[in-house]
Amino acid sequence: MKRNAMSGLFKFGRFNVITVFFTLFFGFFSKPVLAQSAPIEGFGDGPKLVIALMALAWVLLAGLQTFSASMRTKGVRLFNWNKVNAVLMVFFLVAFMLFVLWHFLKVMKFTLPISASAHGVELDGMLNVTFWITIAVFVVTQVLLFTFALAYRQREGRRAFFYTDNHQLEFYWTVIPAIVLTVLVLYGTKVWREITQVQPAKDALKFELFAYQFGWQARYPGADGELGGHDFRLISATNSMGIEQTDSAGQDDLLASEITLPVNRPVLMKLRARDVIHSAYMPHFRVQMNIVPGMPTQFYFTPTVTTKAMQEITGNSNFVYELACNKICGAAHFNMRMKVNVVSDEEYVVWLAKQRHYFRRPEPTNAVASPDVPSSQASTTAQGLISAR
Ligand SMILES: [Cu+2]
Repeated sequence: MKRNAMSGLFKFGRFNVITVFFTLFFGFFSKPVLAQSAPIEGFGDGPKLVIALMALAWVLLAGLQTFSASMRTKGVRLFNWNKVNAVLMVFFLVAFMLFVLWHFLKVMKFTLPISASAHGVELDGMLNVTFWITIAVFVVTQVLLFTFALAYRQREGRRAFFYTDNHQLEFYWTVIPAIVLTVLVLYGTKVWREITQVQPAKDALKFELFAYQFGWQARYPGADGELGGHDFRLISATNSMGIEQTDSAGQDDLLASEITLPVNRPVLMKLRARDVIHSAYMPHFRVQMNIVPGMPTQFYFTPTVTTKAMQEITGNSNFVYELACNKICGAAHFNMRMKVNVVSDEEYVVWLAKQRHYFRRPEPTNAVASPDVPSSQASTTAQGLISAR
C-alpha cells in the first residue's frame, strides 16, 4: 500500500517536475521576447502581468493536482475536481466579461468621433442597433453556457437526463434568429438605398477625384459649375487627368491639391482611377467608394461639421479630416492621403479663387481671380504633384 502510494506520487511528481521545468524554461526565454516587443500604447505592463499570473496559476494547479492525486492513492479525497472545474468556468466567465468591458473602455478613444455628414448619422444608428443586439446575444449565450457547466456538473448519485430532440426548442432557436436577422438586413438595405440610390440635388457641388499610383488629384468646376469631359486616351505628361480640351465646360476647371468643401451643401464626388482599383475612404464622413479604372463611380453626401467645429468637439486643435486610399493598390499605397477641409461658404469661395486652372485660361479677363499660370505648370503631371507635396 505504501509502496503504491509512493510510486503514484513519483509518477505524478515527475510529470509535475517536467511541467515546472517547461514553464520556467519558456518563462526565461519569453522574458527577452516580451522585453523587445513594442509596448502596446496605454496598456503598460498589463499584458505581461496577465501572462505571468496565468503561468503561476497553471503551475499552482498542476501542483495541487499532483498532491491531490497522491493523497487519493492513500484513500483521502482532497478536492472534488468536477466542482473545482465548474467554479473555475464561472470565474473565467466573469473575468473574461470584465476584460472585454475594460478593453472596450480602453480603446474607445481610438474610435471615430461623431459623424461629420448627414447620412453618417443614420449609418451610425444602424451600426449601434446591430452592435447592441449582438452584444445582448453574446452576453446571454455566454452566461447560459458557463452557468450550465456549473449547475449541471457531475455529482454523486445524479444521472444525466437523456433525450434525442426537442422540436419546440429547435423551432424557437430557428425562428427568433431568422426574424432578428431579417429585420437587421431589411433595415440595412433601407439605409444603404437612402445613401446610394438618392437623386443628387440640382445645386449640388460637383468635384472630381482622380486616383493614381500613388496619389490623388482633385478637380473643381469653374464659374459654370460643370466639369469638362474626359477620355483616358488623352492622358499625357501635360494632361495628367485626360481632360477634353475641346469641351467648353472644362476650360475653366480648377486643379486642387487638397479637398475643400462648404458645410451643409450637398456634394457629388465623381471618382476616376488611372491605373488600378483604388478606394476613396473618408472615415469621418462615413464615406467609402471604390474607384475602378474604366468605370467611373460617385458618392453623394453632405458634410455637416466644419473642421473648426470638429476640432472643438474632439478637443484636438490639430484635428484634420482625411481622405485615404482603402485598397492596397501597390508599394506606396500608404502614401495616398489627402487633406480634407470643411469650411463656411465664404471661406470656400476665397479658397476656390486661389486654385490654379487646369488649362490655360481661355480669356485673360476671366471672372475667377486667380494668378495666370502657364499651361505647362497648370496641368501638373502626377509626378510633379507628388514632389510638390
Ligand atoms: Cu490606392
